[in-house]
Amino acid sequence: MTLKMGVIGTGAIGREHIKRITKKLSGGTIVAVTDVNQDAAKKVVEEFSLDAIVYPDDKALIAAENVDAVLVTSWGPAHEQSVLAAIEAGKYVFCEKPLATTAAGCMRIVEAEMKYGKKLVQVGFMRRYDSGYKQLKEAIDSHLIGEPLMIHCAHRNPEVGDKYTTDMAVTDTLIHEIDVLHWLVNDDYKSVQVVYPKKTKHALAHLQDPQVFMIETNSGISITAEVFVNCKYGYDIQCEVIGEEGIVKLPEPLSIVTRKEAKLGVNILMDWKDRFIDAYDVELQDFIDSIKETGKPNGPTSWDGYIAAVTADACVKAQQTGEKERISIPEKPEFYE
Ligand code: NAI
Ligand code: NAD
Ligand code: ISE
Repeated sequence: MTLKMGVIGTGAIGREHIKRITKKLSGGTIVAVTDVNQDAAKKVVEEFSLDAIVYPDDKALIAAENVDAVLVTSWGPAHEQSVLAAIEAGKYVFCEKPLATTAAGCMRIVEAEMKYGKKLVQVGFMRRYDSGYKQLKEAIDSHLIGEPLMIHCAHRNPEVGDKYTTDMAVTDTLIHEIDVLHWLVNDDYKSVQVVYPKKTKHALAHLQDPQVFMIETNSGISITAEVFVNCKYGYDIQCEVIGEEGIVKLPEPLSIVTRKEAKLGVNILMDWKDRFIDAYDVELQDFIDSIKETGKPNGPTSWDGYIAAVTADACVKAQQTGEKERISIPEKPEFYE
């Protein structure tokens, strides 16, 4: 059986996911697309020679008889409405982060899914599928470095557009660290405080850049997470876990080593699309396969989307107050165990 998929939002990542489902992955096919910009939706059908209908909006696409699963790749504020409509129609959903832009919105999705009585939703937290992070987790789970004590990490982009605001350092950027770090060390977050270092001249007037988030977990692990979205030199993701018996560090993306003109060098990626390209493939293949094999998606759940949003809310509050803010993660419902 082929999983028939409809895509809501044919922008940057929507097109990437359509391309990989059509050209690289197996078991899924794109039968429907929509975008508020209808020309973008039509263009993608032509570009990838899709046998797909262009629908006027998300509701019409979700209602289509032949759509088994929906990919939500529109901009963040539009996600909640599409995910709720898909759950109501009993359709599977792969939703890019954020699941919704507020914790209350994510909770509405959690409640709707529990009411429906079956897991339908997977959130696009692809780092859990990245081989580097998976190796870090295996090392930590097998006690290679003893108890983790500290994590130092960085999420750097070469530049961002003028619509990127200070809170988006949390909701658009740090959100990936928020999801992956507590999963890595099997812990929950307790508090967060934000420091603004000297501002780069490359950031627009309205944006604080860089920012440093100091996060503490329930067991006392201390995390320093730098977000620097006008770093100029590359798209660079760093993560180092310091344990009682040793240190493990995220591997650098594979690159040839060049010796030329008295210099030894390796390339640094510039585009986020390339850094986790394999992880996007694996997460979507897992979404397709697990639905076909078990009748439900296997990846990060609506609950993971919700607790990321609760944490993000506390981080945004900490940006505004400068104080140490408490992060209160509610107990996980049995439905998501
Ligand atoms: P984009 O702006 O390139 O594309 C968004 C598209 O959605 C646009 O074509 C827009 O017209 C359309 N759209 C917006 N609202 C819509 C609605 N209500 N109905 C239908 N179409 C709608 O944005 P991009 O970069 O593709 O990001 C999309 C989502 O993917 C965001 O939630 C973003 O956070 C997430 N994302 C995730 C990444 C990851 O690493 N997991 C990487 C990049 C983006
Ligand atoms: P984008 O702006 O390139 O694309 C968004 C598209 O959605 C646009 O074409 C827009 O017209 C369309 N759109 C917006 N509202 C819509 C609606 N209500 N109905 C239908 N279409 C709508 O953005 P993007 O970079 O592709 O990001 C999209 C989402 O993917 C965001 O949520 C973003 O956070 C997420 N994202 C995730 C990753 C990742 O690494 N996981 C990377 C990039 C983007
Ligand atoms: C995007 O939304 C992401 O999710 C990427 O992972 C991030 O690093 C990128 O800069 C964002 O635009």
